[in-house]
Amino acid sequence: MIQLYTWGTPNGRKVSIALEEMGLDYQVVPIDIGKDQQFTAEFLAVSPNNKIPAIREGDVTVFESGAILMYLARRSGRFLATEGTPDYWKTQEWLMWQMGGMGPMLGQAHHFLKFNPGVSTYAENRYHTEAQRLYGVLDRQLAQVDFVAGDLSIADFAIWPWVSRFEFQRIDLNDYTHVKRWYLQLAARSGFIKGYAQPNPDDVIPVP
Ligand SMILES: N[C@@H](CCC(=O)N[C@@H](CS)C(=O)NCC(=O)O)C(=O)O
Repeated sequence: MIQLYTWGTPNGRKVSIALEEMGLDYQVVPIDIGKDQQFTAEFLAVSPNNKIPAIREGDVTVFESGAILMYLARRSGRFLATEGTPDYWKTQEWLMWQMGGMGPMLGQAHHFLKFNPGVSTYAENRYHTEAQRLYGVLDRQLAQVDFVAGDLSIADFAIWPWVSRFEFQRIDLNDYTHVKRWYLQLAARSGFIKGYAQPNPDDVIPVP
């Protein structure tokens, strides 16, 4: 049984959605980051960077959502093409795009636009402009393919939960037709609905 240490945030939901979509058995260990539970010695033994998500399976522990998605794809044999094929690298490309750019930039957009408005006009403009640029990149990709890397993959599981925070980012999904189509299509899947509601069963996917 996989133990998932998580909270109801975009990075946490990447993994609960993946676990649901892959049909893997898992047990949730809620880590309330609003109550500093990410700093307990027990959690730091699994996730030394004091951030959710993390998983434990037997003697194996994995932190960093991108690494966890890779682990789960290998574990389930699903949502990642055979290593070394063009489709494998396409998925890696978009997973790394999310991990290295979209996630960190949108995280800053949340910080300044949603939680600290008025503190820094410069930062609000910078991260809002960058959010719009990233949505443009994603929209152009999704104009050509059904899912980010062609077939449904761990790259979609990584990106979608960040798009679900479009309101925090002051993004109107109507400006990004292809992103909106993809977002709503995935929002209707039971794996996304169940994964979104971990660990808080009352959490409901926002609809634009
Ligand atoms: N790069 C990490 C980022 C994880 C992350 O930022 N987690 C946030 C919640 S979305 C967190 O645990 N924050 C608690 C803290 O910073 O103390 C990943 O993708 O797993």
